[in-house]
Amino acid sequence: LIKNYSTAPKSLSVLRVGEKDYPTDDYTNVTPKIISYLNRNLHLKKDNPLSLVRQRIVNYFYKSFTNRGNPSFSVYDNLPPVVTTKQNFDDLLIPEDHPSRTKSDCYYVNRSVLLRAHMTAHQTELLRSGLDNFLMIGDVYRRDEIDSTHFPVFHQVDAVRSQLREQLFENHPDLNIFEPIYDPNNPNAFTNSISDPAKQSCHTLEASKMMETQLKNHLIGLVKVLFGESIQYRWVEAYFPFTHPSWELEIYYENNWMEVLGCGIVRNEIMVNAGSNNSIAYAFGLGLERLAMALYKIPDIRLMWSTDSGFLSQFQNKDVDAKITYKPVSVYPQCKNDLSFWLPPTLTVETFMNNDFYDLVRDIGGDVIEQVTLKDKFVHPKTKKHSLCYSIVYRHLERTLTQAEVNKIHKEIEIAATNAFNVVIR
Ligand code: FA5
Ligand code: MG
Repeated sequence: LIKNYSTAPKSLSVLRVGEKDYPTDDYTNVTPKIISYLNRNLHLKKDNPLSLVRQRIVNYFYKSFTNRGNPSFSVYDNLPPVVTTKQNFDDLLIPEDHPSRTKSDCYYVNRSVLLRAHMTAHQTELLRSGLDNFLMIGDVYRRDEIDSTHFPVFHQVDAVRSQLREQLFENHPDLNIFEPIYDPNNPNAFTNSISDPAKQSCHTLEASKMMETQLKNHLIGLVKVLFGESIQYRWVEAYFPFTHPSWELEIYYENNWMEVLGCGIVRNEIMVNAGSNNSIAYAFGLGLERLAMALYKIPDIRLMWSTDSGFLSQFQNKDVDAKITYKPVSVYPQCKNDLSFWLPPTLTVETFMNNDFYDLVRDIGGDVIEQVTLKDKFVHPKTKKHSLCYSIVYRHLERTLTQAEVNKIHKEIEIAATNAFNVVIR
């Protein structure tokens, strides 16, 4: 991945990330392994638990906010993860010396470009483009340990909801978003302060409290939709450089309080910098992995990355609201073998009974058969002969199967199918 132009000095080395080449420097610490996660897009893969949770959250938003029956939220789930330090930090008022900026916490491409450490990195550019209500969903990258709840790549859903005075105080036209001493048309003449724990100095208490109530109700509604009415939760005071006041929401899960999201009222400086002078906004960011692990009882965060069909099939073709409880799959490796055959002239790809074949495979292979799927149907254009191809996944629950053992069972299945259905193995 790293191209070294041998005649050029080291600082002119370039690194290919996504579709682009970037110059490297003393900050570069992103590894080829980490770059390989960039195109996985687990949150968009239909069979991944993260995608099911994503869809439930998006549905909740669409239902919560409609404008004459149309969703009034825009969803961005495909924003490129390579961002600038301006997007990830400066635009969000994160100080120059803040620990979250260090090389030991982030994956830097070079001094000014990194893999986003949170989805909030896109907040300012979307506000600036004129949006007021939107979701940002995607993969984020942080240098961290690898254990059952940490992985260097995880997924977040971030949201912004902003309102003008006439929207927030629809029924109270006498109330204002801003204190009289603050002039939204001349915002830089006022130094906004966050020394009052209840609100930013530019906002009225009514506006800040109204937004706080809406934000909290909205998020409690979400965890109730996901986990049921009886879910126990608590609000914890928090600090983020980009919101004030700020909170974290924790839910009680398996005898522990688990933090699921951070949120707050967006700092007015950010709104003003994005050209949104007359509104107040709340924002939050939540972790998809934590919600998915709790919802489906998935014990290890690494399982999200599994391409093992024993894992994925548990989430396949499911209604997004289906109650799914993960069943551990064997830790021993899978062995996959394909089996193709020509049907006799009396049968077609439509009339052949798949289930008959599945029974036969199960009869011969027994418990080492984990999955059988119809992979391909084919009609030869000249001979008009019909052919089917099945993929058989073998896995022993207590030990590693050798390829020789699998081949033996596979051969027995071929012979049995030939005898039972009068087919010709291809
Ligand atoms: C943030 O990332 C803020 N950007 C959230 C925010 C957005 C606050 C908008 C205010 C306004 P934090 O680092 O706490 O905050 O992460 C947010 C959530 O991501 C956490 O609550 C958690 O659910 C999830 N998360 C954080 N770190 C990890 C990790 N290493 N593994 C899995 N999930 C994580
Ligand atoms: Mg946190």
